[in-house]
Amino acid sequence: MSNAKVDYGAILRRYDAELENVSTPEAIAAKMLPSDPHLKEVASTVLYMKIRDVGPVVMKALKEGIEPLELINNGLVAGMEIVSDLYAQHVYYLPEIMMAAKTMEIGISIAEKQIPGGRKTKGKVIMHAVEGDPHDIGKNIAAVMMRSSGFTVVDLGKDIAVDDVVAAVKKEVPFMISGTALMTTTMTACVSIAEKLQAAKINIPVMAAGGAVNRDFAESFDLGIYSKKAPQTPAIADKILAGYDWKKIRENWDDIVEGI
Ligand code: B12
Repeated sequence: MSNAKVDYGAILRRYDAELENVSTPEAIAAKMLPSDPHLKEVASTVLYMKIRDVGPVVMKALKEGIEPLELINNGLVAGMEIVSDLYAQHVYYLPEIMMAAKTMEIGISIAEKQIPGGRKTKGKVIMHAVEGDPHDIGKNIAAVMMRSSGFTVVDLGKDIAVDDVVAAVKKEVPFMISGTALMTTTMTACVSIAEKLQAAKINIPVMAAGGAVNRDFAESFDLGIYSKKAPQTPAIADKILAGYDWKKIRENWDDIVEGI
């Protein structure tokens, strides 16, 4: 039998050693790690899950004059973003995500203490991961960014029942709440919260966020607004404080988050 019709090119491409090589953590990271040597070292501790090193490395970077907020955003969170990318590319798996998140959280807790405190709070927000949802890593990042931008964050935690969220809103009187959903089975909790708040005549924006939701979903129910990435949240909150209601946030969303 003749082999004339066999496409050897396609077979060889499937086992392309060069392409496989590019997908190592080191090769991907080389392109994504920050160029500043201190931030690079900080991001690398998260990327390589160096749970014991992160404390000393963060302390060293702070001593060398890196601002705590810069260290969090462009070091620790930047490292976590690379980890998320590696997960999406099937280079890292769940254990790496969990270890990296723990490393990031240790680093954040150290750097956060160095953020100049004592200033007047801009206002109070409630944040939580919605009923049935245990995924809180993204919510924790967003909460740090809100706190470091001067907001008081009441973090209810994860898997919080809709009625408990509504009760917390009545008690704490925030100007905005966020619900995080990473599962398609839990995202509708945001809608239930918004409906219950409206029934109680509390018309604060209900931010829906996290991997399971998108802008269309967040804007499909009254009070709902969207935040795609953790760093966009303080910019949106600033506008609410400036007098924007949920409708005006939707109308101006692209401008508010532009470049963030
Ligand atoms: C880590 C993880 C877990 C951990 C969570 C630990 C924790 N404390 O959070 C554990 C092991 C507990 C877990 C459990 C489960 N998980 Co899980 N998990 C993940 C995983 C791998 C990573 C999520 C993550 O934290 N990434 C890192 C963060 C930094 O990235 P991020 O979430 O994308 O966040 C960015 C943005 O989305 C956004 N963002 C996120 N949150 C917020 C919040 C705010 C306020 C804002 C503004 C922005 C924002 O900003 C971040 C960056 O800027 C995802 C896979 C994936 N691709 O997302 C699955 C995933 C979310 N899990 C999934 C599932 C199904 C489960 C389980 C049901 C599995 C099972 N069969 O047991 C259970 C839940 C059981 C239960 N009900 O209790 C599915 C959900 C599928 C779906 N569409 O519904 C996913 C997508 C995996 C998959 N592909 O199937 N999981």
